[in-house]
Amino acid sequence: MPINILIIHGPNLNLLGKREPEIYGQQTLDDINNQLTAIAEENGVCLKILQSNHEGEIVSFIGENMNWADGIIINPAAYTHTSVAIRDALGAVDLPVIEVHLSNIYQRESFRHFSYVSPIAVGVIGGFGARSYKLALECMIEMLEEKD
Ligand code: CA2
Repeated sequence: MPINILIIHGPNLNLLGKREPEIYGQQTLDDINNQLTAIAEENGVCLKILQSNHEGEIVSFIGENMNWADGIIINPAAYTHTSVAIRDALGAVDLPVIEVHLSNIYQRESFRHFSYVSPIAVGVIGGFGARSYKLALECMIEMLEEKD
């Protein structure tokens, strides 16, 4: 059975590469998704990718794919700091979750220092720009392969 992984990008990440490159880098979301897809293909892994600006859509996507997915990589973006609903959805599915951030949230405003998601994540990777996602995917694949 192939390994199946959900990649979830939260609100405004569709603007990547188009606004605030000094904080979030030059790469677009398509660039990041293409890199992740290439890594997945090299490793025989299947990805389902969602970017959404809507909390409920992210909650539904997690629930709808709970029986398909073996792991979840999520950059909840601003919902990191506000969403009990996304944390509850991630906590309810009993899958390994890696929380990703492009920026180092601890170098930024204090309201970004708290994450609802971190306590239910196996790990958090942040501060490496688009590389944060790549590291998260490599790590998730290794962890899931070890489990088999
Ligand atoms: O560093 C990250 O990945 C964040 O999750 C990004 C969120 C922010 O609210 C978190 O505190 C940290 C913001 C995503 C918005 O992305 C934009 C990209 C380009 C231009 C404007 C926003």
